Amino acid sequence: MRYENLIDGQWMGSERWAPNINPSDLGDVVGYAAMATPDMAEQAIAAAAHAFGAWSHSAIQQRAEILERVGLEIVARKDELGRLLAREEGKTLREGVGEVVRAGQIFKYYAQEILRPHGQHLPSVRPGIEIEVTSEPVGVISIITPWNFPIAIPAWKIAPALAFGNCVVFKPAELVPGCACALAEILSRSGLPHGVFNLVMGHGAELGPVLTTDPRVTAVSFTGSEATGRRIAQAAATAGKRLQLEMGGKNPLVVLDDAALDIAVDAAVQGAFFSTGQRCTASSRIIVTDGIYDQFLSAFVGATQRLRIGHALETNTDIGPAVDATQLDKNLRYVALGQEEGARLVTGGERVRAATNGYFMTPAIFADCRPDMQIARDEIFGPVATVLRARDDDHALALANDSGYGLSAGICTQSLAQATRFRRGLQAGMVMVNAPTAGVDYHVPFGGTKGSSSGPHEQGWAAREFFTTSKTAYIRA
Ligand code: UN1
Repeated sequence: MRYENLIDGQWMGSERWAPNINPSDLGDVVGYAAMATPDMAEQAIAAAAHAFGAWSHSAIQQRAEILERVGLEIVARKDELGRLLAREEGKTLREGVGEVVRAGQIFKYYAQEILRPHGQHLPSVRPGIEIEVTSEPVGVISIITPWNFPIAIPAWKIAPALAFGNCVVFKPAELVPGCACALAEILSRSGLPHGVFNLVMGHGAELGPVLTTDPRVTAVSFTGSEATGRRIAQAAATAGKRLQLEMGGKNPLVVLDDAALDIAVDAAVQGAFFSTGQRCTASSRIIVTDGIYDQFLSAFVGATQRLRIGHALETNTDIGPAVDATQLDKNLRYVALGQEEGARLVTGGERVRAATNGYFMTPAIFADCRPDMQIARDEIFGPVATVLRARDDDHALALANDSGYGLSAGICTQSLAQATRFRRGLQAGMVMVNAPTAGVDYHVPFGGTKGSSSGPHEQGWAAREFFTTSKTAYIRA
């Protein structure tokens, strides 16, 4: 399969083609992606800028129908696209299909959301004048996405961008061109005028500067690592762009003495290890109060050891591979570092040889971690969980908030008073009560506080804030 760039409605190859390797089986080449040049990124931006005039004034009915069509096709092809996703990214088939359905639902949601226009008609403080406040499209948006949700994250940026009348230049992560192209192909047949949506694939280092600083780009929406996010923020802010950044997390899951053990263990296993821990919402710091610590730890270890590691497309696999060699090496380096730092490795952290040559490792649990250890502070983005012991509830809350990140946080307790206290006190954009910190709905706001996010939140009705700008009109009748 050859994946091409989509620029002004034309599919464009390139002189350089990068292989798309299945992380569950390195012998399986999923396809080859045409690497766009900075010049091609400029062409895509020019096309988007040109298309903006007409698209920004298009009827909301037209946009609704296009988005609805895209959403329906994505859902109808969930098995095929879920398989492609699992094959190129390495999350399990069940997770891949689930993510595809989520992406389709997002398009269908924004098909409806655009039919709920916002606007105000107000009196002026001056006689004879009336005021109208409307939401206007922003312009050309550069959308830069990570590999870990190859279709859902692009969907939750692209769908609202288009719904609110903007034009898009989309650069997916190099590791997942298959899903990006499948999405682009569906969009290209949806009735969108040429240039409204463009796809450019390539290295962030080459295309990023163009996408974040070109004068015709108005806004940049990015999800990815903190380091890249900070670089983008610097370049884009200097160039005067509107910015939306979703970066890392080191999300705490607090388990109090009175927690229902099975619910807490399930939340920890899912939150820490599903999708191979490759989620910015992963529960990577599990903070457990003294009275339940030993009991929780042994149940958590037991459940983790029962997880089946293997090829993402095999039906009985619970945990697929790391996405690539760099990520696997990073995970294993952190496992070694945790031991050097004096944390107790209770299970996992080893390379797994499976039937196919893939980037497999057993999920690792470090117990008795101190909050100052690097493994308890850095986002690892792999199946490595740290468990910290808290003296009491106050200590647990303080430990939970002792992080530069603030994306999601969880609390397991059967007490309404404790749930309320933690829900209010946890410094995070999303708080889960008796549920994993990862796995979110699409119709409500998504985003974090502190170092995790910057700019308006995504998804649900919140997306309107970033993808529109308000215009105030003063009208003398
Ligand atoms: C989820 O937990 O369902 O990159 C979504 C990430 C997040 C998305 C998490 N932006 O992992």
